[in-house]
Amino acid sequence: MPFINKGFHAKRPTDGAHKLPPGQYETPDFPVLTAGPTPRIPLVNWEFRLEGLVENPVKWSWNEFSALPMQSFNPDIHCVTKWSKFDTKWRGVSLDTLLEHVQLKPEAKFVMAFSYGGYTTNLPLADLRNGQAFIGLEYDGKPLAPEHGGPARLVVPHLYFWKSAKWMQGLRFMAENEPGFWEDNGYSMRGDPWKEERYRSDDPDAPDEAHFRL
Ligand SMILES: Nc1nc2c(c(=O)[nH]1)N[C@H]1C(S)=C(S)[C@@H](COP(=O)(O)O)O[C@H]1N2
Ligand SMILES: [Mo]
Repeated sequence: MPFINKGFHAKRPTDGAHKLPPGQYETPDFPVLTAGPTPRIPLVNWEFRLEGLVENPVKWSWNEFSALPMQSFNPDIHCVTKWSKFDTKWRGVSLDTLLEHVQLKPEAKFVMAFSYGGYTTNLPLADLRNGQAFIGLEYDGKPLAPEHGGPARLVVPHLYFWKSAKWMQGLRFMAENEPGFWEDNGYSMRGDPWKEERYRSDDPDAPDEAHFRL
């Protein structure tokens, strides 16, 4: 048995090679994982909001949002239930593009993503910048299916997939890190699959005793 040490982590590949984070297996499937029913939002009622610690809250209708510049992105995705899927094919709006529309207050350091249906998940703002995160509108050349979060979902592929909120309604900018739905139920505040941050007890600031949980 190798000695397991929280300071020793697998490395995310930087050369475009496919690689599995520790404890994951690859599947060609695209499983559906949803806590609760799939919300159906008529596009005429749909809106996307940026709110919280911003000087100018922003709101887009579907027509406005879907006219924003889109990019293709083909990430590997990693679910905390241990499946990984390589080379998924998306089109969507980069978070960098969305962030150009708001003037953030300087104390904004964290984000709560909130969804139609009530799901929430928290992320450090730094994890949404520099091409790391998108609002996905198309999958495999088609509008994103409702069960996978259509019409619009967050995709943050460098973190476990529960951070990629389906049926996105908006982002709330916060000064302090607050737990979302799964985080409140014991999952990691960050969820880096390469550091195997599955549970709150895996977080760097977790109390030492927590590392001995079964
Ligand atoms: N709104 C919402 N988003 C969600 C979830 C959810 O239950 N509701 N489940 C999360 C979890 S745990 C995972 S693994 C992925 C699953 O996405 P998929 O169903 O498209 O595979 O969505 C995430 N986003
Ligand atoms: Mo998940």
